[in-house]
Amino acid sequence: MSDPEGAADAHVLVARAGAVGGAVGGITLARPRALNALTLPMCEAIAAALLEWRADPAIALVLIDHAGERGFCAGGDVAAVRRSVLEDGGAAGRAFFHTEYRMNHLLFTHPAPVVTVMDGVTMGGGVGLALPARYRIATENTLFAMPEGAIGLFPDVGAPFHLGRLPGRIGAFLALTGARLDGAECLWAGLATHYLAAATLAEAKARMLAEPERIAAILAELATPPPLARLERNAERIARLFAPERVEDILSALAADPSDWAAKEWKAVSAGCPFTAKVALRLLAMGAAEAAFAAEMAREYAVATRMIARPDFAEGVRAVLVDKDRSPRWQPATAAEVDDAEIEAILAPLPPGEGWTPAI
Ligand code: QUE
Repeated sequence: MSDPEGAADAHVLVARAGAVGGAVGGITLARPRALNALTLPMCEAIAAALLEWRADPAIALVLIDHAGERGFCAGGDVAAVRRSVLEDGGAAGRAFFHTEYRMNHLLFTHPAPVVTVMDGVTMGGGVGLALPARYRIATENTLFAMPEGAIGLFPDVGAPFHLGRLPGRIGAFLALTGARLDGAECLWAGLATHYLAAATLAEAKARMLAEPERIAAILAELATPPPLARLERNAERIARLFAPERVEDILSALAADPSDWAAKEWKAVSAGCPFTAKVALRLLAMGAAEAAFAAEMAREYAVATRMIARPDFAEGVRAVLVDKDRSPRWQPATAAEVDDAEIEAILAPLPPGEGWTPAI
């Protein structure tokens, strides 16, 4: 997947920093024109750094943030994946997900604590850099979402494992609506561990570099009380109306509820790819029960290799990122028309030798 913006290495800055001979491993996303959407070379560079640092006892902390003003990370380079599917049978697309998921797994299993600064847009692949981290900083600029239903993909990068564990069906709500949460809502839902004013991030980073082993204390000292989490007002409705296991039953429950909120969310669920919604609910249930993150990523990789080959993916990316008409034609058009046997086939493990393997 060629990148017209230039050398891959320029799109992520990897450097040891801080006191005591560079005890902090720094990863800074720097592809601002594409809102830091992850490319294969970026994932390769991050995975290589994590592999090197995990073998180095001098690394006390890994800090993931972004350069520029345009937000943390909008996702993955799905336009390039789409081109790969249309032009080369999807080999490059599969290679992207294989490496991205290795990176997610390396983050989740990293021996030193990982901090991710979710300042600004944190969506899709960006969520995959945030949720495996032990410390997840939200700010007043955080805009968090798993919007893959809009492009006929599915909530991946470990989201079924992490979101499946959230109480009150918040995971199903996020996966089916693509709802955007602010920083206060992320903290309330447990997606973030700390809420800091963006103006204090520079001081927070300086103190992490000076005393990385004090990370927990530094964040506790600099955290500020968030404003009210608007999502909390609808928590009871989310738990009740998103409780069903079937997409059709969630849509019926939303349609039957008299609130304006339910009418708005019914529209959001209805606009998304029906096949994605069905796959997402199944993956959330499996992810919630999954003990091993490596097994989670192996399952998601099998699903990803097949989802990108379905017409909904090329159509969704076309509608959102290529033609930008936001009028995708989903196949099938409704959840009721989705063939359950096709869902089972998407979820099946890959044949030996074709599946995902961890880097470690
Ligand atoms: C849903 C998505 C994505 C999206 C928009 C959606 C997604 C993604 C991007 C994106 C945004 C800016 C870029 C880019 C990709 O947008 O996953 O390369 O420059 O990566 O509605 O799932």
